[in-house]
Amino acid sequence: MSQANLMTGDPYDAIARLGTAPLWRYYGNLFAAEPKSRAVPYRWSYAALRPYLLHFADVLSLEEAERRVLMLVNPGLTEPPATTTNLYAGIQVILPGETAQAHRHTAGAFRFIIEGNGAYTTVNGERVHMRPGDLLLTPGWHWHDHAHEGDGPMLWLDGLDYPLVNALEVGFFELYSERTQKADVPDDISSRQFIHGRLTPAWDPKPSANSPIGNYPWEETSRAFDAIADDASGSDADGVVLEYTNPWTGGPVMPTIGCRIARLRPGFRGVSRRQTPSTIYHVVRGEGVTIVDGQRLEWGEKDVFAVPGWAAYEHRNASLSDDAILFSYSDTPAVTALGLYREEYVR
Ligand code: GTQ
Repeated sequence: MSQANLMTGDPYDAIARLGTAPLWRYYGNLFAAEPKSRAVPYRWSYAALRPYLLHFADVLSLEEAERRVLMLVNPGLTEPPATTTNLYAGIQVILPGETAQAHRHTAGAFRFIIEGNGAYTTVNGERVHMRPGDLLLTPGWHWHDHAHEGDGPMLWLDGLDYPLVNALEVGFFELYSERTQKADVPDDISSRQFIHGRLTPAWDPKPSANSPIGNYPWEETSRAFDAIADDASGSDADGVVLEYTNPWTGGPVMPTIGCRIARLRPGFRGVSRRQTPSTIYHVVRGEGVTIVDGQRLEWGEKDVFAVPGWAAYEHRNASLSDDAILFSYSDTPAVTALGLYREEYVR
């Protein structure tokens, strides 16, 4: 029997029914000359969101919600919601007397504290206290619950890599057996043991791709900037930019997410540059504009903005008298580990 006798009808329909597709009709989309993110450059106004966060703090109890968070949804990434292709940002609010129940997930997470005082998160049995400007880590599969014993609302930025973890289909989630964990080590012990950087505990080394530090306090960040003072030349694109590091490796704080803090001097104008990882920024202080693929994102204090992967970005500090301070996080560690990091200056 000849092959022709086995073929009936439209060969394109037939090959689809046989579980195949013609590569020649897909080639250009599957192998684009360069990345074109579905994420768009976007800025979220903290001043506009804050009243709604406080509203939901009033009307929605933490018994009704796993976490009380407004997700910062990129208009190009609404289903499932994400902030950039691989990363998520949200703003969480917790009130005095509340607890957010203990859970763990394979997605890595951190909090960057925006306002309030007196809350803490318990990470694998360690209570980690929060102050504005602090960076708290809850790496993948670490138990964490939040509690607030101070006055007034406490708000922070959540950063997670769940879009990446879910794309890889490696997501696991589990609730703890009780609502909150008991502390089983002294409060803030990890920061106290490790924050000194060049002097690390030698009696029980447990090197890991996740930093052992529960909190990188603002006090230390501010001291680092002061120590550099005006002597550092900094990056022509990112200003005087510091990476939060894992003391075991000297590398990023988590295997998927890297965190940085940058000081843009008064009048700073960065050169335009792009890189394959995407970046989410939070304005700790100051105001300015970041031009992303020609689009002007004007930012002020406490705003959040997203720079998609391979989008050209150019930072400008609008003030001629004051620094701008930008916290940022990116999927650079994941992209780099896979051998896919690229960067270039644009124009
Ligand atoms: O506080 O554990 O914004 O699990 C998203 C998922 C916060 C958290 C988020 C989370 C958390």
